[in-house]
Amino acid sequence: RTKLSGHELLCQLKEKVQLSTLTPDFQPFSAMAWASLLLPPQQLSSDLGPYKSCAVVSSAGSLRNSGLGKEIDSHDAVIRFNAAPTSGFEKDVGSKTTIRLINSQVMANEDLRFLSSSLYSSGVLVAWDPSPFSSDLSQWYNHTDYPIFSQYQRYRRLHPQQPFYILHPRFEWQLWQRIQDNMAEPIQKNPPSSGLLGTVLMMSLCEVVHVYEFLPSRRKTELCHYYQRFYDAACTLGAYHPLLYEKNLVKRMNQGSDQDIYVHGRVTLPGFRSLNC
Ligand code: NCC
Repeated sequence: RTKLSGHELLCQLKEKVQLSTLTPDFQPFSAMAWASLLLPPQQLSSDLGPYKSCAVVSSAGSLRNSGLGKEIDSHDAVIRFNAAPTSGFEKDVGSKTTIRLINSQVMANEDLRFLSSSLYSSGVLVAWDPSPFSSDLSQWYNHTDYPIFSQYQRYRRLHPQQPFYILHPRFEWQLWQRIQDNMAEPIQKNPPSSGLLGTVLMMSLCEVVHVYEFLPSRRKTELCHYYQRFYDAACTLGAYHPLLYEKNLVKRMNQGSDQDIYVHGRVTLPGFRSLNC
């Protein structure tokens, strides 16, 4: 098997990974009263964008003292992850939040106060669940890894004005397959990290996507998150998620310079619409 070029990889992603969110007309949700009441009637991609320039802000500890806040906020749309705050960290991570992508563990974890904390109240929410079901939504509905649907309904009732989407699990596993097909060795059958899911989500909405500190810069550190005093190299290198393989793939697709990665922790990727395949 020959190794694909960056451009070929990008075209594979564009062709084979379809961004999709749940709408009330999908089985089995069409038979559930709560779904037509609470799920957005349209796809995320028809409600949001297209944006010109976008930023993906990983939660990496190496964002600390980066001074990237102004640059991040200069983009038309910014995606952040899970419980990553902006308040108090504006200088390094900016303050604009267009989309917040959260895993279902965050929604279920009492300590993270998902239902009540103002951390989650800005921007559009998008949730995903790491369960192994890909296209059979009924199986997934009955065997989610965390109680994503009950928490979703609670949140929507408490915050009815805030747009809130749920990722179709097929998106996760289509992306997982791209990673596996482009690696020589078998990778763990766990879904891609929120960071890569959010990167491909933004590639579906934006002309150009800048990803910050997903590929670590010279500030690389064992500090897990920029917002917590917790040290673990696995946050950057991966354990549960195939993070090292994800980063390898993103490195191959990067259209910016190696200097940009080293100095700024910045990767530049084209949006799918601006790709000629
Ligand atoms: O840590 P997490 O991700 O919230 O980080 C968001 C994304 O940033 C990238 N990242 C983060 C830290 C780091 N040192 N390097 C990085 O590249 C990754 O792409 C990561 O996805 C997740 O993917 O959803 C994850 O969520 C946490 C946790 O559930 C939430 O933070 C809430 O506490 C997971 N940690 C645990 O389960 C203990 C983590 O594995 C992945």
